[in-house]
Amino acid sequence: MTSHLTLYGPTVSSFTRICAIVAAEAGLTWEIIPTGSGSKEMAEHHPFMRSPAAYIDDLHFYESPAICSYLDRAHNQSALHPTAPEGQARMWQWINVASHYVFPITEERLVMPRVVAPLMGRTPDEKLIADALPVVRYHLNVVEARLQEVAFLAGAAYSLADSFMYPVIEATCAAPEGVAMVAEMPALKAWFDALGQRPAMQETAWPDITQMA
Ligand SMILES: N[C@@H](CCC(=O)N[C@@H](CS)C(=O)NCC(=O)O)C(=O)O
Repeated sequence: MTSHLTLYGPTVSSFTRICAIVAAEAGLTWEIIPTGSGSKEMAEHHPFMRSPAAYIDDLHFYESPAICSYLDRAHNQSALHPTAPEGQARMWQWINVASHYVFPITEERLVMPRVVAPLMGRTPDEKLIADALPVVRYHLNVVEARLQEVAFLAGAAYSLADSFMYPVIEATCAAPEGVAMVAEMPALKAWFDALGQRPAMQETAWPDITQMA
């Protein structure tokens, strides 16, 4: 019987999308049960109320690296895990870079104030954005330097690391400043455009940024 992945999280959430991308890469069916991060409902699925939480094969997981590793190993012949020790280490290195460095700065100090705040009737905090832009540029340049060396973040092949970084870069490009910076970084831009053609990216594309929760 084909497995089905149920994710609890906001419909528009980078980490929820990362898990959906890896499910789509594995050919799994998946759904998102819209659930707000930090809500009482989310606490029923994730003790720290972060998004997403996942249910599959009568198992319950939270934390995106754990969810994605399980999906790929159990349902995709580990296709997105490099086999060599160095490649595996690089994959986890870049998953952490995406999760702990690039995501927080781009989300909190560019996408939220520039894109989400106006949707909620608030004026963007221009100083917050202006102060963050050099830091955002630095982070993106670190990714650019890596992609000038190799085709994908973990090495020669697409891996979980690319599945993590792609939605973070796409969300960054919801802000005009993000689009402009990525356009100046040829290796990152080429990687981003090529990955955007993958069916998994298209199948999981956010319906409408105005639904961001
Ligand atoms: N370490 C978690 C991070 C998940 C995360 O931060 N998700 C965001 C939504 S994209 C969230 O829950 N934000 C709410 C908050 O930070 O309180 C994972 O890998 O799944």
